[in-house]
Amino acid sequence: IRRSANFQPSVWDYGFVQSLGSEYSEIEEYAEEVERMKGEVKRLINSKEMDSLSKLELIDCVRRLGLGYHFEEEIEKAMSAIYDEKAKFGWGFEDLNSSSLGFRLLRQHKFLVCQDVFERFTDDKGSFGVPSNEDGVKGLLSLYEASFHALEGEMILDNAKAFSSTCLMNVKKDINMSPSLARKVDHALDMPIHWRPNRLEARWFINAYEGERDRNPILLKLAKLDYNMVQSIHKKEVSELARWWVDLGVNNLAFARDRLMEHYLWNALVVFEPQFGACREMTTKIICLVTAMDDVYDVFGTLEELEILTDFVDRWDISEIGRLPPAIRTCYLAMYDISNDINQWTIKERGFSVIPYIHKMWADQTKALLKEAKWYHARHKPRLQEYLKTSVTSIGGLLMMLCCYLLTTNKITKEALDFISEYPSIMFCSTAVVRLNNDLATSSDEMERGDNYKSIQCYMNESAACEEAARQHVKGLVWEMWKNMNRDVCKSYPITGPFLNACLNLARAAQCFYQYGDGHGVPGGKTKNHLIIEITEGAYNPYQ
Ligand code: F3P
Ligand code: MN
Ligand code: MN
Ligand code: MN
Repeated sequence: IRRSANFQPSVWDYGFVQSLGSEYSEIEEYAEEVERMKGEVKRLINSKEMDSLSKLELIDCVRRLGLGYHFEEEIEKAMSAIYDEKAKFGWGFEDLNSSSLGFRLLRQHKFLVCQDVFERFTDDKGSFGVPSNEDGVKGLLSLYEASFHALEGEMILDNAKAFSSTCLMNVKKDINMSPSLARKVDHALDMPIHWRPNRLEARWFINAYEGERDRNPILLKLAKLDYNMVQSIHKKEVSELARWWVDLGVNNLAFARDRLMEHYLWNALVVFEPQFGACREMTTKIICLVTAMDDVYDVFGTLEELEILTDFVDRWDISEIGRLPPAIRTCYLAMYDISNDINQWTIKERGFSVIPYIHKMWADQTKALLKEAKWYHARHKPRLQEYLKTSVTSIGGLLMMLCCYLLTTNKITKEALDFISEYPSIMFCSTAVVRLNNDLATSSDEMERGDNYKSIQCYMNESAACEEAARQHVKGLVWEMWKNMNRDVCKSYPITGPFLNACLNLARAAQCFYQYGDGHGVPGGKTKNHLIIEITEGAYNPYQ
């Protein structure tokens, strides 16, 4: 008899989703004004008169408002100039707040400033001081945000992260803070800027910025208009995808999760810029099939069927599809079709055939899924290292990042494709962040349902740790992956386009999907809020 996971139905009505995307028709009406405002912001970022602290505050604000992508060149130049100035004349930032901001922004822009700039704020035991007033809290908050840019082995920053997290939690009781600062502290403790998907941060930050006394009205208005514009594009895309999804019929397969909206959100958080609609569309389809295939291997298929299916994928062959039951056939064919659609697109748009690369990733992916299914049936308990080798592949992030590369770069090269096919560290680490966070959030349900051991159970088994200790260990691994990525983004790569940033964004999306339980498999809750914020919530009124 077949198993069923009894996944809950989607919380989204596809009739409603299909109707989205036609409300905001003001893009053209505002086009001229938007261009004028962009010019004004460019002038500010280029300004030679502004001191470096004000410049950093401006750039931070522009990015957090979700506007960074309009000004990449200007920001790049301004950050280089600040870095050169520091290299030539010394660090120069006196207090903790400005030092931390400078450090965070420089690291964010791939300048490897040394952690020693924080040494002067520690005592002879290496401890930072507890703040005694609002300014002190601001400094600590800024240090907290900076510490998430640590690299492996940077003890000062590791300390800073541990100290500032705990201290910020306690300080609210001891210091009388303005409500606005208290909100900022809560927001930061909930998730640091470096881990937050920029789209979700933008909505929060626009609302917060509106209440600031020294806000720049041009920036605010531009941010609102831009938010509306990006949102209206996303709405339209998701409404078209809903049509595809309903026609495909996978939403009616009783064993598979029906999570189109959640899958679209993953992709909109990974690559949000308007010009990359093809990437969002096709990679969403890929993730729909990754999840459906996972459900086939986890719950629906018999081992014999899974062996046949894995072999079909390995040979990239659909000629004997009749050997599979209809539900698995539907998933396999859909996977085959969407992969070919991507290939058609790259041939037409980039003059490059990519099927061998997509095929290899699907083959690796399904082999990993089969291995996990065999582990489950044999009650095999792998060691954590053995587990991770397989399960980082099976989660689907590698495939997702390959598609992001294919569908966003201007020029596909064999060199880049071969590089990506070897799973470079940045890609492996970001996918590992997805895997480990997924395990933290989903493994309790999975164990109850019956599934292979996940990282927490593997570690408990090999080290005799209790569940809480194992969870802490896994969270420690997540932090290690982030530190690796912080280093990796500073290396040079044979790859152009948003790929590197997409790797970071994938890890960010995972932090957010799994922060409060399984925001992907279990519908509703926080993820529904994120979807509302990102896609369905009313547009801003730019006049307010
Ligand atoms: C593999 C799956 C998901 C995670 C999907 C991953 C993305 C969007 C990159 C849905 F399909 O989770 P699940 O918890 O069931 O995976 P698992 O490998 O633990 O069965
Ligand atoms: Mn699963
Ligand atoms: Mn699985
Ligand atoms: Mn899982």
